[in-house]
Amino acid sequence: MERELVTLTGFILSLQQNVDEATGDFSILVNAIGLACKAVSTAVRKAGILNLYGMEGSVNVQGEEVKKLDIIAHDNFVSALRLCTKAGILVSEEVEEPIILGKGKYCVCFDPLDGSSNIDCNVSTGSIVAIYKRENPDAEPTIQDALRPGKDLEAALYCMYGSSTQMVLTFGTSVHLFTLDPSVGEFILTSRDMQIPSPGKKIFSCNEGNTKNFDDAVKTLVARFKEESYSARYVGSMVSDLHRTLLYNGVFMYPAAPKPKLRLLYEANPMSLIIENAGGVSVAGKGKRILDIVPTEIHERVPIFVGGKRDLAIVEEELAKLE
Ligand code: AHM
Ligand code: MG
Repeated sequence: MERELVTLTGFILSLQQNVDEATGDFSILVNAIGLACKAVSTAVRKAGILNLYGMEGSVNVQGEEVKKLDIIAHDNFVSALRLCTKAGILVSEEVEEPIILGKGKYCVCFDPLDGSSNIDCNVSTGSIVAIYKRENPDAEPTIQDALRPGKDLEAALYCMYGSSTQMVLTFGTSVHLFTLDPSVGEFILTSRDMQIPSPGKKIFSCNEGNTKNFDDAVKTLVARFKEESYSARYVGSMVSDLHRTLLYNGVFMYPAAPKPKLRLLYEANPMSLIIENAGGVSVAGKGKRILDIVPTEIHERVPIFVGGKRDLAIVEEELAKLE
């Protein structure tokens, strides 16, 4: 039997149909983000042919080397979001200050190409996006539009550039998976209302190379996962590591080692919203829900422990022993 072709835009439009106040703006915004993801996907896949691998030569605001594809991805997002006119303000991992676009009613925070240290060896990368509805869309946008806790997010998504290009989108409380069909150039709905499987697989995921900088509770936690015969899996691309967690269960951790690495606004928050809406948990420490953190600056970093409920219970139990 032929599969029904439900596109990303068609799916959102159909869900918005029964919402009285829906204007179509959200659909237009997500469509623009989908376009940016398609352009990034194409750039990632052509990188070897077009000689896009390697350093761009500059250093981004995090002090990291910027690669050609990071810049291409950033430019694609900014261009698509500017042209759609629905975003008033953008925060990108690649630029220090927020980008003010006008009076669009959304604030979009994004990491245009996460895991870019993996690009040259052809390992999966991804884009991560957090969408807030601005509280006062008639006013000029300010940084305050972005300095809000993740629990205020309207929606979040990531797009993974793996053996296929897939997008996971959450809005409301549901999580849906779309797969890019290159033959029609559209994201097609391939899984709706996703939940982390239970019991699923026992997997822990962290950069154990940082062990000497983990605090004792985290060292004990890792030892416990090994003792309980969890499998170790670590791609080093947050999108890939969390996509596996969403599909198989398990826990992904990037503790402070000694300082946190992952960014709150466009890495930890959107991924936490997706995992929570899929039935999981995401904390920065014992009892510290990531989505409750009120950011004080846009490139703020947080420790993160995120995954299924079973494994996060173990995380919180071990972290509690430290206090
Ligand atoms: P990036 O945004 O500069 O690509 O860094 C974020 C990435 C995440 O995708 C991944 O989870 C983490 O950095 C890996 O860090 P490490 O190489 O220290 O294990
Ligand atoms: Mg990143």
